[in-house]
Amino acid sequence: MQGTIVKGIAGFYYIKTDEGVVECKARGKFRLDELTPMVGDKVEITVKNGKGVIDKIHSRINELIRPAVANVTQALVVFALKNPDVNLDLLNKFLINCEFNNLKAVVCFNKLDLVSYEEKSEIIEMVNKSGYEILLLKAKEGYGIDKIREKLRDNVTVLCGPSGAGKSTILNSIAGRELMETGEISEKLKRGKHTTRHSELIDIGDGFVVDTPGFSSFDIDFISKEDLQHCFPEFEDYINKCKFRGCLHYKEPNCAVKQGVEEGNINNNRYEFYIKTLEEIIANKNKQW
Ligand SMILES: Nc1nc2c(ncn2[C@@H]2O[C@H](COP(=O)(O)OP(=O)(O)OP(=O)(O)O)[C@@H](O)[C@H]2O)c(=O)[nH]1
Ligand SMILES: [Mg+2]
Ligand SMILES: [Zn+2]
Repeated sequence: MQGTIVKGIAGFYYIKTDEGVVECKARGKFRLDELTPMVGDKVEITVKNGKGVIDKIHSRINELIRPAVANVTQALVVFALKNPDVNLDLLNKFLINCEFNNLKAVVCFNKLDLVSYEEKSEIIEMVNKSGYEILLLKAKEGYGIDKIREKLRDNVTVLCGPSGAGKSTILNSIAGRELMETGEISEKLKRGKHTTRHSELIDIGDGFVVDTPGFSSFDIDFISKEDLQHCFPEFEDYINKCKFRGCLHYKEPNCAVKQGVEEGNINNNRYEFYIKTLEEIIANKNKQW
């Protein structure tokens, strides 16, 4: 039988198959191959006397680390327009991380009930002009959820973004029930709780969704200085037009990317974030030598 691992707990894996969810153990041979089954894996299983075993793990299209999920096809990057305010550096980091993992990113700006579009148009249009599709949501009242549902169809989607953005609210609204705990950040901290602990694929019938706990910071300096530029989709048309091969669009003369910024085709804030990150990467490299 074929299936997808939707959950793994203490050596047991739960596989969604055409005949329902089957509890399985992994064969010992995976341990020898140093291959650990991951949530999201496409697997072959056999069931004997009611006991399931994973026989084969199909090769992965990708492997995310946080959350630990394989074969993710897209990310919904969820940010509240207010409460909490958009942290642009953090948004840029989430987007870079998506590009680095070859994930299509759709940016969801939530809590449109708390602000007017005009108040936040600069941020929204900056992200849109950088090549990202935008969905505007009022998740709590269900506004925009239909569009999300369309996006999720036939995909394995990871919901990411800072704490309090409304990821779990979106998921509950899609599922039509309280799957995930939601709440104000302060309440959650008081209870010492973040929502999701282990990765789990939530089966929405025609696709899977993964909720993640919000992080408020993370490092992206594992990206090489040469790769970083490719994590900015709006640079792509300019990169080959720079005078110098290997141009990092930094201090080099006759740089097409910098010209794109000057002409207003590339957003200046995005370029500045690129430079800031590039400098961090270079500084870290030098430390290691
Ligand atoms: N005003 C308003 N509040 C919302 C909206 N969507 C969610 N909220 C509230 O925002 C708070 C945080 O929502 P969650 O869904 O728990 O946020 P989360 O992104 O899952 O947060 P973590 O699990 O901590 O990462 C909750 O109190 C929600 O009720 C919205 O569209 N408008
Ligand atoms: Mg949550
Ligand atoms: Zn250049």
